Amino acid sequence: MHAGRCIPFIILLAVCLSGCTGGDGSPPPPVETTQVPITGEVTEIDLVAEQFAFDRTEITVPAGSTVVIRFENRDPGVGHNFALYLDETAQTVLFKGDLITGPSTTTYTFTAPETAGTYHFLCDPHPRQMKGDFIVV
Ligand SMILES: [Cu+2]
Repeated sequence: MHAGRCIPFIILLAVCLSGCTGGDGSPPPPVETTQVPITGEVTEIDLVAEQFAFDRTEITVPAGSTVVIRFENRDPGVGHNFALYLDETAQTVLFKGDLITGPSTTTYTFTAPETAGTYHFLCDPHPRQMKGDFIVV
């Protein structure tokens, strides 16, 4: 009798295990951001750090605009950030976001350079694996 009553429960458990993990990497729903306290042009950027890589190697923003980067770190127990440098030598820092330890999300806000050109962004602890062009137009 007990075995017969347990079977539906086991089936439910199996369905949940296969259906609830969502291991196909489907993206989370977009986050609505309607509060923008800054006047002027605002550029919103989504940036994900996963397995010691950014999900994009190029970010383009208008010169002088306010840049809002929604940064998601998906690496458990690993600290990543977003930092902007004048060029690939990474000697002159223009913006340095605080490190966050994954999995977590933060928002970085700064003003884009006034001068058009190609700048360099990276993750400070992993500047060789996690980097890209920050293009100001
Ligand atoms: Cu990193």
